[in-house]
Parts: sequence; C-alpha cells; structure tokens
Amino acid sequence: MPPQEFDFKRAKFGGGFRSAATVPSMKIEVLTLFPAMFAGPLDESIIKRARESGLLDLKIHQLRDYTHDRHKTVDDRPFGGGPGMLLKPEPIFEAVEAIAREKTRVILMSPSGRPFSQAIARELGACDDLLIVTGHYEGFDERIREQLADDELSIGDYVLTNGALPAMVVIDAVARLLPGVLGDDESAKEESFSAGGPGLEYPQYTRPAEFRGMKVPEVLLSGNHAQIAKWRAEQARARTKERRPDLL
Ligand code: JCQ
Repeated sequence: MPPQEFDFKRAKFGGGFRSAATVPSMKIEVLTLFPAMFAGPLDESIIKRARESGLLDLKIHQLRDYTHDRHKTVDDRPFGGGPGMLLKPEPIFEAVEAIAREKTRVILMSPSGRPFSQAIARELGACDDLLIVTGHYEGFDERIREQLADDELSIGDYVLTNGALPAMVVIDAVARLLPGVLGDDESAKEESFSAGGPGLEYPQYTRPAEFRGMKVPEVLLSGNHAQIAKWRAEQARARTKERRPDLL
C-alpha cells in the first residue's frame, strides 16, 4: 500500500491513528422517548466497529430529560379537537437548543416527511453533524417543523409506533457511506440506487453448483465472460421491469 494512502484498517483496529485530527468523523445525535430501542441494532457489526473506531460518534438523548414538570409531559391534545396527542413544543425546543450546534442538520422522522433515498443518504453523509428527532402519536406541533427542522424524512408509506426504527434506518444508511466504515469485503454497494443506475441486481449464485437438485445457470459456469455479462444485464432488466418499473 502506498504510504500516502490513509490506512483505515490500522486506524480501526487500534493502530494509534484514532485521535489524529486527520480522521474524518461524523456526529449523529438522536432525540427519542425510547433510547433503549437503540441499544442492540447499532451495537453490532459494521456500525459497532465504526463507533469503536471513532468514525461515527453516536449519542442518544431522552426527550423526557428536557421536561420540567413532575410527570415529565411531552405531549398534549390538539387545538381544534381530533384524535390522539401531539408532541408539545417546549421539551423539543429545549432539547434541540441544548444539543444542536450552528452547523447541525436537524431532521424530523415521520410518515409525512419527504421519502428517504440513497441520494439523501449521500447528502447527509456530507454533513458533520446530524440531530434526528423522532416522533410518535399523531405528530409534532407544527412550530417544531417551522422553527427547528431543516428536513423531515419518511422511510416509506406505512405507519410505525414511533420514529426510532426509521432513525436507525437513516443512521445505518448514512454511516456505511462514511470513508473507512466499510471494509474491503463490504464495499459500498449502491449501484442499484444511483441516479440513472441500472436498476435491480441480477441473480447471483455461489457454490455448490447443484444444491438439492437446483442447478446454477449453465452460462455462469461457462467461463464466457461476454455471455455472462449479457445474461446478467438481461436478468437485471427483467427483474427491474417486473418489480420496480419506476426505476427504468
Ligand atoms: C417514518 N415512515 C414511517 C409515527 C407520527 C409525527 O411523527 C410520527 C412519527 C411516527 C414514526 O415514524 C413512522 C415513519 N417513516 O411511522 C407517527
């Protein structure tokens, strides 16, 4: 390896580079009513390694810590009537003012947000500092959107009980794009979702060549690389047309 290249492997596994100012790192903070949901998913595998190596600085904050009343109230009934409860402004304003810095990008998670995508993951990956605010119930008091949020994101057209899982989806998608987070064997695979990309992936097989009577397509064993490339392109296109015509 050429000496001018940064050795992320060494940095990750305690080579002593860790605290050097040359290592880019990203700070992601989360404001949630359910901090315990974040223990587990973000303490495994690639994200765990990114945190341990200092490439990702992740902090989870309990919204109730920013209330002042005896009952630690975070929600209230909507003016004008209607079902359910809204997240009230005071605790979220106090929390965001305490946690966010000038450059922090503040993101709300809710089904009313703009659709999260690989392109948005890349955009967020370029930020130094994110604060993800997770909602629940019927939603946020609108003043939270107007005054505090830079963005509001949805991970899809379905409703969950709260925004913790959506926040973890965003964190995972962003963190794996940070330089040095993925190892050689995990290379950032996102061709399918790049702008103007080729659509969905083609079918893939590994050994054995026959498993329980199911054979790997002959062309893949042929050694004919032109034929293999043609087959893969056809398969990818057919699969994309069937499952995701919107990508074509
Ligand atoms: C996010 N896709 C689904 C549920 C309200 C106002 O905030 C609310 C947040 C949630 C949790 O997030 C989602 C979601 N993307 O359900 C209701």
